[in-house]
Amino acid sequence: MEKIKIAIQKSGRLSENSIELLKECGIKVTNGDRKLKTVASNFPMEVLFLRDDDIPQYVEQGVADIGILGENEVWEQDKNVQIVEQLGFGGCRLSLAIPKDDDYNGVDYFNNKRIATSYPKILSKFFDAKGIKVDIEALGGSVEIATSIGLADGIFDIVSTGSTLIMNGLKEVETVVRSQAVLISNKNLSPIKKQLLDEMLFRIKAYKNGKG
Ligand code: PRT
Ligand code: ZN
Repeated sequence: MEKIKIAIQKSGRLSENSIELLKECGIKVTNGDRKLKTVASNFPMEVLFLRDDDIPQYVEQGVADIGILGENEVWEQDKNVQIVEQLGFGGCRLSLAIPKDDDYNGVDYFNNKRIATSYPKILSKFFDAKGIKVDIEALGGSVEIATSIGLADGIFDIVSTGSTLIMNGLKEVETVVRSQAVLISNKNLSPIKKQLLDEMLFRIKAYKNGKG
């Protein structure tokens, strides 16, 4: 029988919850040997373990049919995939932060400032919509140290508790957008795969209702 291929994060903040969600849907997955892929024992599903950054592209291309990752990554990559369900875990916000002793009285603060981020597309949309010109420094990681090393005047990054910002002498001044883990899908699923996705969605919703 045809199997639906789901891509989930191999190791990271969303991995455990992603496996847990499958389990709550009655889908048994084991990845004891940390393989790249595995097959569910009681549902026609193949599970691919990938870096979250690679998931939108693989789902767009159909290498995976569906995937679980942060909505922030889906927005940033802007691939041709469908967001089908918000999953209620991996909650965070994408915020602007500046050195804690700087005065702040509104987004105009950022006019002609340099801002370091791993989310340049989301950030430039935000400032374009406000008609504010900024200089965006795209970084792969360690964004929080950008101001202390003189690379930028402010940063735009993922925040959950806020302690990373505090540890780096920064304060959060604007929440641009809130994010959580989502289920995404390829836009051209076969009828059988579409049916398997519907079955999974039905179980996810039942689980969410039970929890709420
Ligand atoms: O290896 P791979 O590429 O798969 O993983 P990754 O390192 O790129 O991603 P990972 O596992 O760090 O995050 C995956 C997803 O989890 C993100 O895309 C978000 O949707 C979500 N998420 C939720 C978070 C956080 N909370 C979070 N706090 N992602 C990152 N952080 C980081 C943030 O970048 C900052 O460095 O945690 C720090 C801030 O945390 P606080 O609690 O100090 O504010
Ligand atoms: Zn990543």
